[in-house]
Amino acid sequence: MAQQSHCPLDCPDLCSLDVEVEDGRVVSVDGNEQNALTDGYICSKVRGLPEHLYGDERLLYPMVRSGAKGSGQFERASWDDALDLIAEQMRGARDHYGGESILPLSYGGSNGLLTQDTTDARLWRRVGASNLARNVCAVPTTTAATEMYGKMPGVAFQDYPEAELIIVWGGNPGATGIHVLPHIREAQRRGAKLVVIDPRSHKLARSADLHLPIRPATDVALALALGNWVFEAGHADQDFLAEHAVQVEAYRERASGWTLERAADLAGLELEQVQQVAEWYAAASPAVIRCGWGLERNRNGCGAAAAVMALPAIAGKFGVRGGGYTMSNSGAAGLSAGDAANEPETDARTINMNRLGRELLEQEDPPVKVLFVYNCNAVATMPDQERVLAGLARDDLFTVVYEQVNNDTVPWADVVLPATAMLEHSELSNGYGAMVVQHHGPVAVPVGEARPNYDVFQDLCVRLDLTKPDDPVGADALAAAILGTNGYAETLAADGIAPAVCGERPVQMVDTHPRTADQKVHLLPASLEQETGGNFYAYRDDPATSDHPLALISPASGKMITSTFGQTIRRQWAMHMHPADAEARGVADGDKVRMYNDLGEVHVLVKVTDRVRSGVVFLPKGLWSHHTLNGRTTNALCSDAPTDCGEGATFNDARVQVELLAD
Ligand SMILES: Nc1nc2c(c(=O)[nH]1)N[C@H]1C(S)=C(S)[C@@H](COP(=O)(O)OP(=O)(O)OC[C@H]3O[C@@H](n4cnc5c(=O)[nH]c(N)nc54)[C@H](O)[C@@H]3O)O[C@H]1N2
Ligand SMILES: Nc1nc2c(c(=O)[nH]1)N[C@H]1C(S)=C(S)[C@@H](COP(=O)(O)OP(=O)(O)OC[C@H]3O[C@@H](n4cnc5c(=O)[nH]c(N)nc54)[C@H](O)[C@@H]3O)O[C@H]1N2
Ligand code: SF4
Ligand SMILES: [Mo]
Repeated sequence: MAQQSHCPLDCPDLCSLDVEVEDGRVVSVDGNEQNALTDGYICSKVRGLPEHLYGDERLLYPMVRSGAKGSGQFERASWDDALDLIAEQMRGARDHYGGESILPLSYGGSNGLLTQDTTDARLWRRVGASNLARNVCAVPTTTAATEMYGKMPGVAFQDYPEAELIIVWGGNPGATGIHVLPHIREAQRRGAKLVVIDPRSHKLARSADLHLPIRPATDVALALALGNWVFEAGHADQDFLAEHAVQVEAYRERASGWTLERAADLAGLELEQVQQVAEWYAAASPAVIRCGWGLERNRNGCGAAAAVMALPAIAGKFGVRGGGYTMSNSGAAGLSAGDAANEPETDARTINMNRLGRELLEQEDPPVKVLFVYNCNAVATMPDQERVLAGLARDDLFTVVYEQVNNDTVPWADVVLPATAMLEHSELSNGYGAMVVQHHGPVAVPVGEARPNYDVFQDLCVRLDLTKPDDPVGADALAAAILGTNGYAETLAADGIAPAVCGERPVQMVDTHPRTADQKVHLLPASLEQETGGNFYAYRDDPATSDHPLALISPASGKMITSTFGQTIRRQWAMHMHPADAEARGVADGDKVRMYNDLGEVHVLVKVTDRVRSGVVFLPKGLWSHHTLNGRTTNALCSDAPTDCGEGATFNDARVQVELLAD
């Protein structure tokens, strides 16, 4: 009989799973109906999970470096020896340089609540390690959503069929969260219009009534222009604004210079298209905007996200089922892994992970001496890859890589620890699309000697004498500490799944309200205005130069979750380039090219296609070194420059030149 579980991967959908297990091994994975959004099917990535779990690249034992740094030569070690060595190095670093010389580097891993910010946070806080700002993803959008709406939960995907108009803005759910698609299709069958705003003509864009192939990073101008037009044309919902919003006049003033003409010109769009979207949006109710993460990863990203999320307030789209916006729903369940750490946050310095390379190479107060990488494939996913690699090559840096598979970060380790994967450990997760919580124990036997994060970090706490008698220890105690007394525990124990406290399909402004201090929508948040020196919503100019004229964007691929599952894709990856840009460079489909800027270069195959707008090239995030010709990937070309607010990553703001690669 199939065992029930869930998929905790970094994907909005949080699928509920049926897992067939034989002799402790997963033989097949499929969706079930427990989570209504899953509706019995899952993506092909996770259907292929057995290859990830049992493939040749899976790490089976702890290992200690036996060759030069980066050589990937290791000798097998016992868990006791490996952990003793790590504890000794951490103690040494702390005693000589202070706790801040220890840098834990993690992002989401498989994104569950038990495998990050629980016992690991306990260890890092008690040892006085540097804090980590996990700013590679979602910081600009979260900053905007928090300051404007207090992260009010969004429109449920299941309510999209109610909408008359759906705008998918800077998101590609056909790859990144497939379970909204049937609901968009159902809306279309009922007569709804679909608008997609994206520099690429992805599959969903090709099925839209209107696709606006926007020039990257100009969304702030387009959204302000739509808001301005709504006011000017007399479509603003003055009653709603008077009762529920603040800074209305300040917003109007900031938006007032943006006519549809000016925005269309800057964004490289046809005025008629922009005019059409404005009119449709004003007229339709319910109307929903799905705001994705593609528009945040540039110098104007936070302003763009805020300007998009301001639209439903201005145009009066809340208060009906299927009306409003959807951004991240990660706050919907009200759960926090940190509640299980049993140790308050510290005031140790904070290192922004976007600056990993620079921090490893340049930080002296104190220098980073121990780097502990887990839940993160840093070489593949952090910006400024050449600096990251140079930092990892430092002989005086002791690096631990705690991983499931032998990825591009592993060869740089001094000690490698094998981690359990989803289905091999307990996990508690809340969705950031689906508004549900799920909790399941392990259903498969861990491969080799792989162990779960929550146990390994506890062992390190013991070795470093950092335990306290009332610490929750082990998966069940950690889950109980996170769930607290807020009512989920009983339902989860019975069913493995529970709706978020706001319900699975809340109506914005009816069932959920802004969680800002005054419960109002802040159209021009004071904190963001302050952070930008009184310049929030400003458009910052295109950084292109004649040497590096093309905008390189690196959104998700449908085959991986960032870099996760990259080992299962063995072919070379092709960069997408518009025919006009290819022709200007004498490049043909299938050619090998050199794509470069001042930070680095990537040698890669080209696919010539009009599915990306001219002036823009596309190579996805998360590639592995074996996907390109020179072993460097997109991040070799992405800088560590911050976004307008929140110090987020600007992956989609790289500017490059492309030329044929000489044979
Ligand atoms: N299959 C798969 N699923 C995933 C992931 C994955 O890697 N693979 N990653 C997960 C994670 S970590 C995240 S954060 C989410 C991200 O999910 P999405 O929000 O879908 O984000 P992206 O794929 O980064 O980008 C979405 C779209 O934005 C477009 N875009 C790029 N720049 C701009 C711009 O300036 N303006 C506008 N309007 N559009 C722009 C891109 O062309 C792309 O089609 O997906 C999650 N789901
Ligand atoms: N160029 C470019 N780069 C990007 C982006 C972009 O748009 N462009 N987007 C960024 C985004 S949106 C994100 S979210 C980040 C993601 O960056 P990462 O967090 O590095 O994401 P993954 O590539 O999924 O790597 C997660 C790793 O954690 C490991 N792991 C999973 N579960 C566990 C566990 O329980 N224990 C341990 N020890 N390890 C585990 C997996 O095997 C995997 O190698 O990348 C960013 N990088
Ligand atoms: S990655 Fe997303 S779509 Fe695929 S199984 Fe996991 S939650 Fe579902
Ligand atoms: Mo992400």
